[in-house]
Amino acid sequence: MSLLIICPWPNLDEYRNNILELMPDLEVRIAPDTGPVDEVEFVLVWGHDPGELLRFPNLKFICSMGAGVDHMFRDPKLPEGVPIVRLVDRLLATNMAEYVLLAVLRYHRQYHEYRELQRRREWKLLPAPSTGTKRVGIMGLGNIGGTTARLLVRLGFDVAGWDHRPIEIRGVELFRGDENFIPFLERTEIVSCLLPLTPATQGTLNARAFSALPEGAYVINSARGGHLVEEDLLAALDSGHIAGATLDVFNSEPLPDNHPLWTHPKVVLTPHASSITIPRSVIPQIVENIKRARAGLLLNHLVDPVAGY
Ligand code: OXD
Repeated sequence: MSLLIICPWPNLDEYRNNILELMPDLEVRIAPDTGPVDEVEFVLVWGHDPGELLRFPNLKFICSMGAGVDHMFRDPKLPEGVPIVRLVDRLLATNMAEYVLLAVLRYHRQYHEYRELQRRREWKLLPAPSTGTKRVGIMGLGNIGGTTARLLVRLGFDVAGWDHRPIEIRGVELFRGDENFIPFLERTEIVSCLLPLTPATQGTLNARAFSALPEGAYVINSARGGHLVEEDLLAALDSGHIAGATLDVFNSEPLPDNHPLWTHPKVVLTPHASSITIPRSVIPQIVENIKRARAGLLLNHLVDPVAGY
């Protein structure tokens, strides 16, 4: 019986070697080398083709190679009844928290304004930033959003979170549910989106959300491009209502050459690089789930197909 990796990334041998270190008897294959399809018990996937997983009749689980699982639900023909699991990893969370922190600090410490003053050789002090009164808002308080919120609280920021669940994090003011989205935005000077992408969260960062943010607010999106209505952001930046944006994810990736975000003076962008899966860190939980599946135990980090995360 085998584990199959279906993924376009370049470092798949590293995954295979790390798995074999912990489970030397497992057959690990990398697509398109599937081996006999009825021998495939476990698949690790990122961006597989719709319907592709139906080829394997004996799957025990499908595991996302990242924290997000929206890429799987783009497939309308997922094998019925096969559990889906995702990665919940300390490094995926802390790397993302660092990315958001970097953006928050750039805005909080007026980095972009001082760069501009340097360019003009102008010696000028801007008003002193005050961490305790800087209102940061985190959309989504799951593993990644929660880690990010805690880091910002430790540094003394005034942090709020928006989530549907009753999540309690010390020092974080929770705004719960759709009815509290606008009040959450109204109090937020720097907003960071770390939601899972589902039909319910698609397009959440739109013109209505931007106009609820205070004048001069900043937007950070490192969740999924589908959360952001890019034209609405461009309009809000051009009107001056939103002062700047840091974007790591886009509706179309790679971002097309002629996309206006590439050259927008108020945008800092990175190529979906905010938090990259590190094989050595995530393989132990995959191996643990293989053991659990074989022993008939409940899998860790199961995805709820109805909620979509
Ligand atoms: C993820 C990602 O989902 O890298 O982990 O986008």
